[in-house]
Amino acid sequence: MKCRTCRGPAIIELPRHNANFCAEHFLQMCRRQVEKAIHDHDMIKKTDRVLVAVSGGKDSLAVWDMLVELGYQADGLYVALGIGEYSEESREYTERFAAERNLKLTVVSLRDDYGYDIPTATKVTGRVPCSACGMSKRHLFDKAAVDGGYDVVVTGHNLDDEAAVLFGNALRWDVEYLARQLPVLPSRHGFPKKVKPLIRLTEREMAAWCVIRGIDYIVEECPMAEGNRHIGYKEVLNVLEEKSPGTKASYYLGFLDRMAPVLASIAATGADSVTPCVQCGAPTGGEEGSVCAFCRLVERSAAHEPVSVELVRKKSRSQKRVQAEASKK
Ligand code: Q46
Ligand code: ZN
Ligand code: ZN
Repeated sequence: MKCRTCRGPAIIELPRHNANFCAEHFLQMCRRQVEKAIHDHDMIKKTDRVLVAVSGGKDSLAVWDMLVELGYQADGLYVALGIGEYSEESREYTERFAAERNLKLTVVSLRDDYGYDIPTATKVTGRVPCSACGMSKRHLFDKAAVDGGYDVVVTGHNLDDEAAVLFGNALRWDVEYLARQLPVLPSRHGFPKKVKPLIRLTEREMAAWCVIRGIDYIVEECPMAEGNRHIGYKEVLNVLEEKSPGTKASYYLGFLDRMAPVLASIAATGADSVTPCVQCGAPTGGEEGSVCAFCRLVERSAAHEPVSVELVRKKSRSQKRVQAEASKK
């Protein structure tokens, strides 16, 4: 197995590129893919102050590493979600990464700063954990970016993530979501610009980046991800990718090239008026004098006694059993 670039011994095989690479040229390929994504979608300027949303997983640590290497001024933000040991460990990985590289990291703790955590919010809302979690993270990333004067928020969503979301949106023909599924969300109505520089790289490639660069990251998946439909979509896409390498990239990148422009007029028809939340001042789509969804969640969850991860998982497993039994009848 030889490296496509230097013909030296290769360490990774990438069927979707029909190529193998040595460590040095694999890293070069990754950097080029990130630079291409940033350039093609006008994601980040060299003068921008960048805030990277980090979780302690491979993707967010890799994108932070790459941006710093490419010369961007990138700080990190970690939101401690209170998901038991998973959150404790992922925080340790993130703090170690930042300390070893002398990077600026801000930590916001849902429990310490807002009086709740994701297991408790899940119990209170009665919805899947990712619903309260995603909303909390979005709110806090936006707030940190605006308060800290950052120009752009970066997330570590990769090609597998985006292809899975696209697959779900297309299965439901959710045209509004499809229209908004772009790797750049411009700054609007007091929300910061948000970008996804890893859209041209896969999960496997990001794991390889971390191994080669000596980045330790949390390998375990979030224990509350059960029931997240995107996991199933990823499995389906992996089967297709296995049979026909390059399918995922042509599906998602082809969507950006050929379908997103067709949907652009729908994307532009989003909410045009926003009002500030009367409690936190964040922009909200509600009427004048309303309270945003985050503040409502905090109020209800902080008033509830803390709930453990295990309890929420037990409940979700027993709900699934009931559904399975009901579907047999
Ligand atoms: S942390 Fe939160 Fe994810 Fe866990 S509860 Fe879902 S959204 S899966 S990226
Ligand atoms: Zn090489
Ligand atoms: Zn609010």
